[in-house]
Amino acid sequence: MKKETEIPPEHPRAESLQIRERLVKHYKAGIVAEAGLFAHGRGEAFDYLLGEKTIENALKAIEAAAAALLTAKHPVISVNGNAAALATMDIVRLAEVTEAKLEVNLFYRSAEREIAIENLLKKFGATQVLGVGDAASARIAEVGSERRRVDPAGILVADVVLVPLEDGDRTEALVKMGKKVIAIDLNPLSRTAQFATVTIVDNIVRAMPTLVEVAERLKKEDRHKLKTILTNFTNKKNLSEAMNLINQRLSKLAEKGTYISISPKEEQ
Ligand code: PTJ
Repeated sequence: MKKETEIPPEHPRAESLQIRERLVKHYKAGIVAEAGLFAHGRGEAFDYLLGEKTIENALKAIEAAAAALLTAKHPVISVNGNAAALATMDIVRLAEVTEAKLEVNLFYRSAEREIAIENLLKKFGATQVLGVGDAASARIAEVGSERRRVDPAGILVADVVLVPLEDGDRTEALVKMGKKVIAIDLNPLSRTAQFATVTIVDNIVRAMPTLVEVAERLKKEDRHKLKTILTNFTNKKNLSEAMNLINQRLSKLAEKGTYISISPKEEQ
C-alpha cells in the first residue's frame, strides 16, 4: 500500500486529515469503495455537530451493544470497506472478545474488494472471514442491493449483527427477520440509525476501541446483568437524546457566534 501523505501534527485538523488519508490509502488499495469517500464526508459533517467526541449517550449505546454481542448465540460483525479501513484491529479484537464471526458484506460488491478486505482482516489476526466469493450463497429477499448476498453460516443465522457504517435497507430487513442490529452511525437521522436495535451515534474510530474495552469489562459480568443492560436500553430515547444534544450544543455555539476559537476538546 502507498505511504500516507504526511500531515503536520501541529495542523489544527491533523486528526481528521489523518483519517481521510487512511481512507484514501485504502481506497487506492481496493478496500474502500469510491462512494465510501463521500460517505465519510457526510459522517465528518455530523461529527462537527457532535463536537468530535464520544457523547455520554453513545457510551450508553456502547454498553447495550456489548451486552447484546456477549449474550448472543450467533453474533456476527458485518464488515464493509470503510469499517475495514478505519477500524481493522478493533474489528478483529471485538470478534475475539465476543466470539463473533466476521463476514464481509458490501454494497459495491466485487470479488477483488471481498478478497482485499479478507486479506486485511487476516493480516490483523482474523482466523476466519465469512461472506467471500461463493460463500455468500444465501439471499435476504427483502434487500434489493448486493448486500442481500449473505453467508449461510454467518449473517443468515445470526441473532445479533453489528453493522458499522451502513445504508439503511438491510438494517430494516435484518430487524424484520427478528435479528438485533447494532449500528455505528454519526448521523442519528439516517435510516440505519432509525431502524437499528442499538445505534451508537459516534465516529467508528472512537466507538470501536471503546466497544472492545467495554466488552472486555462486561464479559466478566453475569448473563442476568447483561440482559438487564439490554432491556433497559431504548433506541428511540437514546436517539432523541443525541439529537437534543446536537440541538443544545448548536444553540450554545450560536449564542457565542464562533467555533473556530474553541478547540472541540476544550469545549464544555
Ligand atoms: O464498502 P461498501 O461497498 O459496503 O460501501 C460502504 C458505503 C459506506 C459506501 C455504503 O454503505 C454507503 O453508501 O453508505 P451511506 O448510505 O453513505 O451511509 C453511511 C453512513 O455512515 C452515513 O449515515 C454517514 O453519516 C455515516 N458515517 C460516515 N463516516 C462515518 C460514519 N459513521 C461513523 N463513523 C464514521 N467515520
